[in-house]
Amino acid sequence: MASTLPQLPVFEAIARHDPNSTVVIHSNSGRTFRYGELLGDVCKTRNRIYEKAGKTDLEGERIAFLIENSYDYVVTLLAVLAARSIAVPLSPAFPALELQYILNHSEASMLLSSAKFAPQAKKVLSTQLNERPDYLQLSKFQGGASHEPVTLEGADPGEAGMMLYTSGTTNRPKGVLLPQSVMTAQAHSLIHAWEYAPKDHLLHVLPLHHIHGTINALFTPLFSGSTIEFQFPFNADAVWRRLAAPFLTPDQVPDPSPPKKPITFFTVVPTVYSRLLATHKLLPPDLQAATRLAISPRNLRLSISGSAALPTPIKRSWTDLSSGNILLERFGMTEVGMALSCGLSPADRVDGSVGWPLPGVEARLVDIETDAIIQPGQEIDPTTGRERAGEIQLRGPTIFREYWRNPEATAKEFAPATDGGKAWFKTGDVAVRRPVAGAGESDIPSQRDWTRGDMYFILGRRSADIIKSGGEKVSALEIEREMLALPQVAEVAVLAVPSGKWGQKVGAVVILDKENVPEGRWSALEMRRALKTRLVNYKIPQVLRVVDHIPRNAMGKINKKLLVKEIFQDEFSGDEI
Ligand code: MLC
Ligand code: AMP
Repeated sequence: MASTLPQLPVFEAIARHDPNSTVVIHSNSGRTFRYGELLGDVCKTRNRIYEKAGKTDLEGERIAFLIENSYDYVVTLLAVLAARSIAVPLSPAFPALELQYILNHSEASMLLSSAKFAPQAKKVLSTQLNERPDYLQLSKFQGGASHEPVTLEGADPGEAGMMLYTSGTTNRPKGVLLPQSVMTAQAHSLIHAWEYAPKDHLLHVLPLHHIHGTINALFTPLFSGSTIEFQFPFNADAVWRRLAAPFLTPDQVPDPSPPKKPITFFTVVPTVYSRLLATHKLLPPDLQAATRLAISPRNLRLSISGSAALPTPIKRSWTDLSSGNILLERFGMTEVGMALSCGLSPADRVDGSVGWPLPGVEARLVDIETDAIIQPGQEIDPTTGRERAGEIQLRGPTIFREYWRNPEATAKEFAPATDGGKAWFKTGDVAVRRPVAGAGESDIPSQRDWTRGDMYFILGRRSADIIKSGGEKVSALEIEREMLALPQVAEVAVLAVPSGKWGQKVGAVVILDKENVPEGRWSALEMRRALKTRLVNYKIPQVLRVVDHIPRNAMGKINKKLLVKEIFQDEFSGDEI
């Protein structure tokens, strides 16, 4: 079959990179793959997809896949784009019922899996599906393939794109459609802002069904010719050992081959930094010394935190441990990719701030009380003298197209523009803008056109029904829905409980069903067991309180912000680092 690929910007970029440079390393096995073999392998996999489908026109069809964090994942994602289809990466950690929902909702025409996740694939395929997708098990690439020539022709990307599922203010996750033009715009914006380069070597420890792991830590480095080293699932001890490896003397290295390169780029969620800080002191002294060297600014060029608020104690502890590596915080969302970011200059990594709108992103604040746009210079309310808090609204080429098959939700989350331009996406996050002395003056050429003016500081979210736990977004309504389906539960409120380790923990306040639980006792363990087949582990409440009454207002609504303070008082700040 044809060895041609459509002329998508990502393929053009890959074709330009040094073919002998490394694209992917599997950290544990040391297996290495080169840029020169990537497009040939993408072509082969795209052709296998065509063969399985029995046709070569799959434009806009949804192709879901269950593949481990590896070169095979990279090839599969690109192969689906090459078929001008929409890639739907699935989390292998999800129970079959959650996967079934995504396959049904996305109307996937094909499910791909690796051999490793064939059992998960078969399990979901054995559930009641609206439409049974074709199933194809892909074989593993071994690396070292000859560099097959691939022709790029036909610039029309068609409907190629990616769809990520995200929980929100509705009770079932929504499909966020990111056309490849949006993915490309996001990658360009980040390369401009953070200067990804071929010499960058990323350590990748994040799941690959979210924007953070896919766009920031995979798609963008592919554009810039960087090396991605997969080490998944995240394990703090393994990360420390990997970071240390190039800085140990020969007698300290248990297995010196193959030699490990220094990690220059690390992008993770605050919980990961918290775990690393907590475990560092448990390392043997030689590893402690080598890891401190590894994360010093001289070696680790950039360590980024995002997906949830970065607590200042974590930021400070990382700076101390690394002799001056200041975490760069940025703000993003599945629907918009990365939107705001601090700058490369150390002075532009301001505590508590998420920085400025990234290149190509237009941002505004809309007063949460008056709905008026807070124009630059109007950040202080002249009558009260207080800062005006506003919802962050965004537009530009990096914003998603739509919620899949959900025009109502799409319309609801966009505010029409008054200047004839495109509508603004309403993030639901609330922030203030403040001038910061000494920041926003960087002379670094890549920073001059966007790290200027007042900086954004996030205050929180508009909705108490969205919980961020360890960087995972969880919908309180989705959990309530599943809990109400259990015979033990008569009433339930799911709340965000503040936590040092997780940012927020999922908490449940339950009134038991007296008929089904006559003894009136239900433990957290029993709850977890009951929910295990219905929800992925991070959505299952970590803390449970059984009560006789849940206070509601005259409209029957629960004030969750008050309730969490009343009920979970003792859980507050119990597990800070
Ligand atoms: C795991 N657990 C969690 C959890 N992750 N509980 C709450 N919240 C989480 N996020 C549970 C496990 O089920 C387990 O419970 C217990 O905690 C310990 O598990 P673990 O194995 O030690 O945890 P681990 O697997 O190491 O996961 C921690 C983590 C992971 C922080 C590495 O959660 C993670 O990768 N988070 C990042 C998610 C992410 O990529 N977010 C980006 C979204 S995009 P039990 O009972 O089984 O013992 C986005 C936009 C943007 O937000 O701006 O980037
Ligand atoms: P998700 O829907 O999983 O993409 O999560 C997006 C949400 O994560 C945003 O709407 C924010 O609430 C939150 N978020 C991302 N980055 C940050 C940050 N740096 N500080 C605070 N919240 C953040």
